Amino acid sequence: MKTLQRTLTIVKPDAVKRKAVGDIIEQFEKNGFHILAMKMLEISKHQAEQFYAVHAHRPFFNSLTDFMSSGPIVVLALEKENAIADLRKLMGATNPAQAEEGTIRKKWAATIEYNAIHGSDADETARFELSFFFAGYELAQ
Ligand code: 3AN
Repeated sequence: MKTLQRTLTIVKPDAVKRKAVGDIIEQFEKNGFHILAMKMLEISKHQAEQFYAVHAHRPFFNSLTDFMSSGPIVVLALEKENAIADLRKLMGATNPAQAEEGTIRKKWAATIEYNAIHGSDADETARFELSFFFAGYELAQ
């Protein structure tokens, strides 16, 4: 039986500025992801701190939340079998210097911080992140 899984992805401010949104969304569709919901918005520093609360004690937390609140982002709820792991594979390594050929970060990420895209890393974080950006009715299919 096929088990569909949902994940949350963010096209980060650097990628929006570089006009990579269309290319990145095309990659999702070409790689079998179904777009359940999508929106473009800006988040405040406070909202970025809530979203990245698990990283609150990391040395890059302040800079990461400054960056994520620095301009428009595009958030998408994606669905496919094995969506969480498959999206992370398509994204490539966090540090673009280690990202494999053909991945989104290899093409669009400049540094470990300005790395173009976010994807949920586990079931529990996907649930939290989807509900952070989308209400239940927006994900009802
Ligand atoms: P990923 O986004 O691949 O799941 P995490 O969860 O380790 O990576 O880190 C969350 C975010 O924090 C990354 N997307 C990246 O933007 C930022 N980040 C991670 N490590 C560093 C670092 N050493 N310096 C600056 N930013 C970092």
